Amino acid sequence: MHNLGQTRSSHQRNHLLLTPDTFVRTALPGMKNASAIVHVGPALGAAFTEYTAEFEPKGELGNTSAQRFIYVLEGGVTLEVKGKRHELGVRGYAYLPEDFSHKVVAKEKSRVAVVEKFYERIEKTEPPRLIVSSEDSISSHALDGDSDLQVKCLLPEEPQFDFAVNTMVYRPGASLRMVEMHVMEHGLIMLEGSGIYRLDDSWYPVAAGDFIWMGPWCPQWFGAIGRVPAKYLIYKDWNRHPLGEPKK
Ligand code: UGY
Ligand code: MN
Repeated sequence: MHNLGQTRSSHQRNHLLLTPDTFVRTALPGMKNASAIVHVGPALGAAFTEYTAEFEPKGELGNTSAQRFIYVLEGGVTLEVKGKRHELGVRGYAYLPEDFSHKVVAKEKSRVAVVEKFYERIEKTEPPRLIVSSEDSISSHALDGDSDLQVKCLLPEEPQFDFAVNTMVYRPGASLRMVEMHVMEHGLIMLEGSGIYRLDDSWYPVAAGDFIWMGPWCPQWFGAIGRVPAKYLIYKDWNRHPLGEPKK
């Protein structure tokens, strides 16, 4: 059916909403039997890239010298590192440090959220190491004391990490306590449920499958609406001085 040029997707100076009807698939270098829906990247002013990789069975991701974070949305993949194989099912995830040789191979038809970012080193701090885990083994905490809004931090809260990836689950009717405005940018994939996202001076209905990018200081607020909890996976840059490291 034609939608006569209508979409919920919206591209604004400091935020982006992408809904599945506007997704365009492309191949990235090194990918085999897989394609990428690139959600955001430096071409838009972001300091990271995020894409959904869609794999046929035995499909593979290409290499990167950047840090990479993967989170399995559907199906399952094998992560091969240093002769070891790790099986990741739905909600399984991994953090791969920069310049880390690895392979991600789909065991079946699968979808994986991928974040890549060049590492911002800080002096006298060791870079992070490989992490392979599952969201199911992480305990959640209430955000700002609101037990209806549960957060899981998938990466350790340690200064060597220059980004964070969290899941946030809102009971229907729960919302962020305040309109946030902060230096960090966000990449967000709606995983479950629906609600209203305020971005800058617009309020958008959003649902599972949507992607949102919020640039620095983008006013942001979310309220969950519907009969099931709303859940999203959210990236933010983290733990770094806004000026960056001094050039010597
Ligand atoms: O971590 C965050 O900044 C998060 N509370 N932001 C958001 O959900 N838009
Ligand atoms: Mn935020």
